[in-house]
Amino acid sequence: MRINVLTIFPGYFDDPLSLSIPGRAREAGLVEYRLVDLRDHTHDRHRTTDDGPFGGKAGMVMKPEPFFEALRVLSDPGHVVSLTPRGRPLEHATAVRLALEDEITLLCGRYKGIDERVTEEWVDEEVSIGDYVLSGGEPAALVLIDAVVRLLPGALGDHESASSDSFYDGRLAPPAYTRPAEHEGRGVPDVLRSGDHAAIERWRQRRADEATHARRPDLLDLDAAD
Ligand code: 6GU
Repeated sequence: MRINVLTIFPGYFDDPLSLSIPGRAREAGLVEYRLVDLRDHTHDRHRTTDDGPFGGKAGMVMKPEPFFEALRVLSDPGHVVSLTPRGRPLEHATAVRLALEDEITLLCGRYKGIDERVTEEWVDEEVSIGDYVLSGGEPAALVLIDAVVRLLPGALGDHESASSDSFYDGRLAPPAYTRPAEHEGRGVPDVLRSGDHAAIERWRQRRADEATHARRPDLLDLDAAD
C-alpha cells in the first residue's frame, strides 16, 4: 500500500512514521509513505499556502493551487481523504475499508479549512477524528495512518493481535494485567490465574460488557439496531 500525505508540515510525520508499527510496516515493505510539502507547489516568493476567506470572517483558508498541483504531480493519487472537523467520524470500519486500498492520499488542512474547490475536484471522502478542535489535519492524518497500517496483513507481531482490540467486535476491551501478581498491595483477579480458560473468557466478556455499558452505551444501542 502507498500512503501519500499533503501537508505544510512534512517533518511532523518523521518520527511517528519511523517508529512502532507504522515504522516496522514500512521496513517490512508493507507500506510506503510519501510526504508531499505543499510549499514545494507554490510559485511566489513567500511560498504562500493560505489566504483570508472570501466573505470576511477570521482565520485563513488553504489556497487551492498547491493542492491541485501536488495532486496532479502524483499522477494517480488513489482514494483521496481530506482530514477536516467537518468530515464523517473516523471509525474502525473506516480503517478496515481504507486498508483495502492500494493507494490513499491524505490532505491536511488547517482548522479553517481547504478551499472547497479542492474538495469538489479531488476528494472522495472527508474524515474527522472527533468533536474537538485541532490546529490542523496532521495529527488526524497520523491517527488514521496508524489505524489503517496496523490492519495490513503482517503488520502486527506475534504478541500483538487485532482481534482482541477494543472495537474489533463493537465493544470496549476488558481490563488487562501482567506480572507481578501483586503490586503495591493490589492483586490480579483470581480467575485470570486459575487456568480455567472458559471461566477467563466469561470474565472477559462480562468486564467488556460492563465497561461498554458504563462508558459507551451508544455502542450497545447500535448493536440492538442490527
Ligand atoms: Cl481531521 N482536523 C482538524 N483540524 N480538527 C479536527 C479534526 C481534523 N478532527 C477533529 N478535530
